[in-house]
Amino acid sequence: MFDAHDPLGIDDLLGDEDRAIRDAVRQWARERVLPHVAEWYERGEVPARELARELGALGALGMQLTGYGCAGASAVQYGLACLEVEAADSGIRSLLSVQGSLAMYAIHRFGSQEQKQQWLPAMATGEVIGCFGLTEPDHGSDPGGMRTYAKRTPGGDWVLTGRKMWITNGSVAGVAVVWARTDEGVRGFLVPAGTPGFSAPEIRHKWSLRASVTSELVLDEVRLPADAVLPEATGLRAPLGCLNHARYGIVWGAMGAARTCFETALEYARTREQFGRPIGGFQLTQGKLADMAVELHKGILLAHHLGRRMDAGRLRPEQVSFGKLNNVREAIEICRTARTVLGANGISLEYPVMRHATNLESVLTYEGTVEMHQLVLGKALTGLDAFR
Ligand code: TGC
Ligand code: FAD
Repeated sequence: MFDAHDPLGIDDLLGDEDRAIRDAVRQWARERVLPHVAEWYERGEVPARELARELGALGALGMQLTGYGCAGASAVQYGLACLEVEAADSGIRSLLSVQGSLAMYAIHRFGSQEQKQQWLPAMATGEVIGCFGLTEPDHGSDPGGMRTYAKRTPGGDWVLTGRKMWITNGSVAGVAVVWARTDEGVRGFLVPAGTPGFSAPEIRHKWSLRASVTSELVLDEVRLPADAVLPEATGLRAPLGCLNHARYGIVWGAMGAARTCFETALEYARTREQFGRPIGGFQLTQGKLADMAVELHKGILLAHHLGRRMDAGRLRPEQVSFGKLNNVREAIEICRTARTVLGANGISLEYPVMRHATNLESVLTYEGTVEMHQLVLGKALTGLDAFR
């Protein structure tokens, strides 16, 4: 039997445990996010702390990490969770991926035993939310130019001064992973909320990712003890290494947003009538649906392939760029095409397609813009560095 929702039989690639995790996250997203997300989106507010605790109870926070209360799931299982959460909303997937793939990953990979014990168990339950501050107002695609500076005092303490911009989870975070220039290169610091001189005002007036907290981080001579630095993180390669994990989750997640839009368009095309017949009977609509299905399932297959490489320890950063570039670009096209199938209803919050399409404008930009990933691939293909 041909399955319109799985035309290539990709489900056959999954094991029982993979399906169980996928189904649990799907059920949570459908019951806890979908009924409310349009309202959160319209209000530009999201109950991030509550959702974090629920995702923690599901075992989804830092699920690909081992120990410290983390689930030790496979990369494919983590990807499936990202897909199911983003099928509801990219903003909630951002909450999940910044917590697990950026903040928790940075502490797990580069932190001391004491830092891991202090933060990771509480972050795995969602009791503490983390954020990851790399981007600055004047340094986005080129984080190597960052100005935030950490000065070491004669007593060994650190004093941080600077600003980070567009930081997901910033205002609700209990701990911020902040990347700063030091006299010995880029280092990462753990800044607990409430530290004098540190504040995280929320950025308002966004027309994308409205169900996600995005903030500025202000560091005004923030004094931190010597052990606030991540001991194993030296140089720009440390934060860029964290990005591989979040970008990998986005490869899957974007296909969740695309799946929702495709399924909405398919259902609409079957039932909406014009000229006395369902619009799905018109060849032009069928062409759109066929093209959407092809790109959607090719994208999911690509995500599986990269997930298997990650599980085998063989995933290269250029391959992550390949996946992020393709899947986000195709996902936004699928959402925009779905929007046209719905006609005027496509612009309404009563349907999810415009919300997903506008969310994906952010996803296209964060975690490396389309152009950055083209240039990473271009460099790998030609051996020539176009950045400088
Ligand atoms: P470059 O000289 O190429 O590299 C500096 C050092 O870093 C290493 N490296 C990587 N290591 C691991 N993984 C990667 N993906 C890496 N990319 C580079 C590199 O080997 C080198 O190491 P070493 O030992 O030789 O020093 O650096 P560059 O300054 O030329 O920049 C390269 C470029 C443009 C690719 C990089 O700067 C970049 O990726 N820019 C984009 C910035 C970005 O993606 N920012 C994301 C911020 S976080 C975010 O957006 C979260 S949103 C999440 C959400 O809400 O879901
Ligand atoms: P710029 O770097 O100024 O780029 C502007 C344009 O110029 C882009 O099209 C870019 O591709 C192009 N461009 C730049 N350089 C080149 C070049 N060499 N060749 C060709 N084109 C080029 N950051 C974090 O650190 N943590 C977070 O949690 C986080 N969350 C975010 C949440 C949201 C909702 C958004 C929108 C952003 C978030 N970001 C976060 C920031 C994000 O990573 C940056 O916006 C992104 O890296 C791009 O930086 P920029 O906005 O400064 O754009």
